[in-house]
Amino acid sequence: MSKQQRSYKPYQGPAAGWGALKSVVHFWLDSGKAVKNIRTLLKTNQDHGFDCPGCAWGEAPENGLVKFCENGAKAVNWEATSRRVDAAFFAKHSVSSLSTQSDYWLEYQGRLTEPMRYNPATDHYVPISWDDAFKTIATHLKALENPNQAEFYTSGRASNEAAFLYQLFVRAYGTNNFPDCSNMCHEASGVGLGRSIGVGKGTVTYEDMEHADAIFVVGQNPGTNHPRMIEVLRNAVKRGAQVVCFNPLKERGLERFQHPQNPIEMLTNNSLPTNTAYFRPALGGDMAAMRGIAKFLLQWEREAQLNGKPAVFDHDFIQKQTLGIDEYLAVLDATSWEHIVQQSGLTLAEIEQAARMYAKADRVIICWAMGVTQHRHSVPTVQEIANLQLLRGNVGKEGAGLCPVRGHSNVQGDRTMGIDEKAPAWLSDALEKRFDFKAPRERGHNTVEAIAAMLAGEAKVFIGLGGNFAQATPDTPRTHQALRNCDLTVHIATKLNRSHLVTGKEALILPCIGRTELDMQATGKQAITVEDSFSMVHASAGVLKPLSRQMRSEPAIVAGIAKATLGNHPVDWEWLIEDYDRIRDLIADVIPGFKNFNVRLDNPGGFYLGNKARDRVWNTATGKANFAPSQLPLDLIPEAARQNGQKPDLILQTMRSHDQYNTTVYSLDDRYRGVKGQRDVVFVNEADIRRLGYEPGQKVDIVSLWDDDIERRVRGFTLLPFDIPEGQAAAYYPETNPLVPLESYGEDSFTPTSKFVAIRVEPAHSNTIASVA
Ligand SMILES: Nc1nc2c(c(=O)[nH]1)N[C@H]1C(S)=C(S)[C@@H](COP(=O)(O)OP(=O)(O)OC[C@H]3O[C@@H](n4cnc5c(=O)[nH]c(N)nc54)[C@H](O)[C@@H]3O)O[C@H]1N2
Ligand SMILES: Nc1nc2c(c(=O)[nH]1)N[C@H]1C(S)=C(S)[C@@H](COP(=O)(O)OP(=O)(O)OC[C@H]3O[C@@H](n4cnc5c(=O)[nH]c(N)nc54)[C@H](O)[C@@H]3O)O[C@H]1N2
Ligand SMILES: [Mo]
Repeated sequence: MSKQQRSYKPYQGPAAGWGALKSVVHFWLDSGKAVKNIRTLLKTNQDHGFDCPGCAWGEAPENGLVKFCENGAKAVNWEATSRRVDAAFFAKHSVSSLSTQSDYWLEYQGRLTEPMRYNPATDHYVPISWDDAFKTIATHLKALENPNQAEFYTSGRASNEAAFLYQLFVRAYGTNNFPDCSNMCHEASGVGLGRSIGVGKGTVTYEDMEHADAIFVVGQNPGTNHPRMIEVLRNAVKRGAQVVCFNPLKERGLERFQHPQNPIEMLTNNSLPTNTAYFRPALGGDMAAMRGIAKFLLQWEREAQLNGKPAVFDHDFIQKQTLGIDEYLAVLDATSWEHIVQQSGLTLAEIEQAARMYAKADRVIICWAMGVTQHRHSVPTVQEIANLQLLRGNVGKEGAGLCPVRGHSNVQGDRTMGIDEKAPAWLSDALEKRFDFKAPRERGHNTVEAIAAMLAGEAKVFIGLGGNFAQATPDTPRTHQALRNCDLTVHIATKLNRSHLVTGKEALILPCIGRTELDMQATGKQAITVEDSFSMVHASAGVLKPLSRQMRSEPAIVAGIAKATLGNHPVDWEWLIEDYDRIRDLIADVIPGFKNFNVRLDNPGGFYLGNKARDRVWNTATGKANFAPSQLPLDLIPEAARQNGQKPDLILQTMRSHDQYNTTVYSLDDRYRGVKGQRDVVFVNEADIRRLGYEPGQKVDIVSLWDDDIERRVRGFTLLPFDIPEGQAAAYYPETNPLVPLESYGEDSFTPTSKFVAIRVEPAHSNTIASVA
């Protein structure tokens, strides 16, 4: 890896197109297996191929064109490298020396190929047999006074089969401690939608996208994070639908798109718009913006009634399907326009324009992602989105609905399989009915609670099924301390990451095969299954030969841990692994919607799990869709962030660059934002840079404000002048996670407020000025 030149220059091209092709080819060449990986990639999202390990966006059932995208290609390439991190690698590098390397460097070294144990005496990882690794885990788990002293983390790439076995094992062992990546991601969507419409998932299908008159895209950057979605947005604009974006940053993928698989567009260098309106709210201002739209609808509804014009609300829907309209309208009346305008960061005219676009459309889909879910008031924000949709019956009809766009490729499936610290009663009942054990009923730990428990020394064993817990979580030094406090940390992983270096007293790395790879078991080649954002379940079978025979599948590793800990209780774990159909038969017995699971998988493209709310069956406590009459927060800045009454310099959001997958950094570039060769940057409005007494390009330390004795600081970030609303800043995650206080999380969602961190900037110690083109 050569040292890259740092530069910063606005990007002029469209999203995707030539820029994407160029970038993909670069990554292919760098993988060391270019031709093989191109062939591999052509199997992505194909029948008899594998599901893209990138995002959770779905695929048109009869789709011909885009089967993969630039960032899917990167994800595949990253996994399918020929480089190895084996015993020789660990003999050469001590854990302390590895710790000084960047996250990028660590993952770049290649695939983990054999189980390793940390030897504290030499500070090196050394090989261990699978049997001994399983025994070590079992010994620790059995020695705990209480099963609630162990934390079982899941990241969202785990297959349905792996996740089902994992939750079965963990519950048979006796706890609901299931911190997972979803806790940091779409938790608020699950909680909010559950309360409003009785199901914590989106109600739209891929086909709905093709029938919508308007698609609202709120707090989401699909050009980078769900690239296959922008083709859908472009097509919507092309057929005359409105695509209305709410995002403080002008994201390239939400502006123009060039189809990389359309020869005419490519050769003529043409591109098409992907939106018809773009609003730039304050961070955390979306609830106020949605409320403003609803308040306009109410005003127009009243005017229509007075003038005998057609109604604006869908009264039939409201009356038959919902509860709480009167309370909600009262709250709309009670919320002042001043409050809405001030908090949304939009002008009244902008809100009115958005409301007109909304009201004109018979069928509206609202999509959202982390810009909505990573705030203190994310649950009420999601519920406000639902309120708005309920006013016009935009739930449960073709071309309309609620669409939280999920992150990890199987994060939705993992929840469906029961990775849930709040173990729903139906699940515990179903497990007890099917198996011979008493399911724990007590609520377990989510991610924030798991960190707190480890910090306090109450939890002593950490097991991670994928992911990078040490970096993905908030308050990095404290999270690291939490992991170090453990007696044992275990990571089931494909690639080396920092979590493996932040060891407990004992530590294990268990190498697994990924989506792209062949999974051979006693009865032959196995497929796993996943569920996308549209509740489509389909099979995925890898094609590449794993780099080493020592690597095992995730289900096999979970089964190995379970067998060593519980013996053949409550199932014969090894027998299940011989043929994953057997695991799916258990899933069919326990999880609703999976009857005849194995048979239904034969359907090309998989099967639709269904969604009760889409059928206007409301599984809420009231049996109706509920309007939620929440108040707007009085002030978005919490008391605790007003340290000694100090006003923050800026509010910071932490986000993804174009060349990363969560904590996996593919390169130091962020093409659409014009950044090359650097990640230690902070995007700020030039007026703010000057107001705070700095020059563009100057290096600063960033300190976050929270009412405790901990100093949270990151050092030496370059100030980049950017087209961003005044008062805001943006920087990359995970580098900025040290700034997010563990105690700053969403009410009722416990999701760290990664999109709202009150900060102060200070001159960096070495005060150089970088060149800003
Ligand atoms: N290539 C790639 N694909 C990915 C991922 C990846 O890292 N790389 N990660 C996957 C995962 S796990 C997830 S959850 C998704 C994440 O997908 P996104 O949610 O798109 O990811 P973020 O980069 O966090 O971007 C949030 C967007 O919201 C905007 N935003 C921030 N705060 C606010 C706000 O208060 N209001 C509004 N309206 N907008 C706001 C930001 O400007 C940014 O454009 O992507 C998935 N897909
Ligand atoms: N500040 C801030 N923090 C955030 C966010 C943010 O926007 N801002 N976003 C949050 C969100 S939305 C999410 S989802 C979390 C992500 O949190 P995680 O899911 O924990 O993190 P990832 O970076 O996706 O995990 C990458 C690691 O997973 C392992 N891996 C990759 N593929 C596989 C596989 O197939 N099997 C197994 N077993 N392991 C595999 C590799 O070792 C790789 O190093 O981060 C959250 N943290
Ligand atoms: Mo996520």
